[in-house]
Amino acid sequence: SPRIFSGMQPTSDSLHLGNYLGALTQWVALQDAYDALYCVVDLHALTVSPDPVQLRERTRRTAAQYLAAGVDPERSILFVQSHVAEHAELSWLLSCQTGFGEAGRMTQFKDKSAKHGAEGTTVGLFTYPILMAADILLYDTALVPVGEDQRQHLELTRDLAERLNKRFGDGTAVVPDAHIVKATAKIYDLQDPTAKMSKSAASPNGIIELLDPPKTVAKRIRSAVTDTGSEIRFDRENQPGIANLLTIYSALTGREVDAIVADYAGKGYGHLKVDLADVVVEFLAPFQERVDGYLSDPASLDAVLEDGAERARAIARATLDRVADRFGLLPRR
Ligand code: AQP
Repeated sequence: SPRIFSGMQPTSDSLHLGNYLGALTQWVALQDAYDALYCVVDLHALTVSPDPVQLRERTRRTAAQYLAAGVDPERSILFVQSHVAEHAELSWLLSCQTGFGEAGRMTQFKDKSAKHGAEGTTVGLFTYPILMAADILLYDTALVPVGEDQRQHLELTRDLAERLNKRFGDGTAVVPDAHIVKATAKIYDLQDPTAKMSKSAASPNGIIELLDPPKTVAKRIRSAVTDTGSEIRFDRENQPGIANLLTIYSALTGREVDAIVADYAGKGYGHLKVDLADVVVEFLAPFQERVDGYLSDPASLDAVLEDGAERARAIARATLDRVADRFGLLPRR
């Protein structure tokens, strides 16, 4: 069956609800119909020079959250990026096919480099999208389930794949499609419902981290910024705060937004927030228990990751050999 690849960076102790609803739930849903690889992209995390002890810890925590969300290592390949050396190797080949100006147009780099300043901005942060293209092309990926913020990087990946096929012949690379589910493609910050919920937000109050204590989560939802007006309607433009809460409500309960809106006819924003806080806490409690379970047995967790790396390596090696040969590198024994 066609292949899927996706990954997240181990850049914080906990993933947030945007990562979960925008990407992780899609990963879980797609793993039966596709041949799926899910990766903790630790090499990407290096672009912001993390503390080594923290990086190691966060890599395991991220993997534990994939598992707790329902990524099944029997059906999918779950692994750590740095365990498969071919990611970095293909990244070099691709960087030699990427225009400097082309890489410079990536808006995430512009945003992040502005935040880190000239000294804090590494070359790795600049070439990040090329490594991401390597991650994807390495597995002849057909579909990449991600949130809206990754659309531009996916376009670059497609451009590179098409370029390889043109320069080195058809079949050098598979051109992947983004899989972006409209309803949950962008979960917004609770304090600023026009900005995406993000690990690196200015204030933690706008984020729901999956491993936050339930009390904190409930409080953040109850104090979410909502709009003037009092009627509960789904109006992204004029009532972005309520629209965001309705999106989260619908995604976590599996109920249609319209049905939820109908339930709250004549009721105030406060009602919705209190009920949503319950919905989120009910989802998080068993999730956190599962994460704790995986983290309490790091040896088993590492064994799952090692097994995944072995299976990923076999696919990666074959792709890299094919691409390297097309580039004119001598075959290695
Ligand atoms: N707010 C969001 N809504 C929907 N999807 C989202 N994703 C991230 N934020 C939202 C998706 O989650 C995956 C995580 O990818 P990543 O680890 O590369 O993280 P990121 O995009 O850098 O995540 P953050 O939290 O937004 O971090 P910063 O603050 O560094 O920008 C991707 O599929 C992403 O689309």
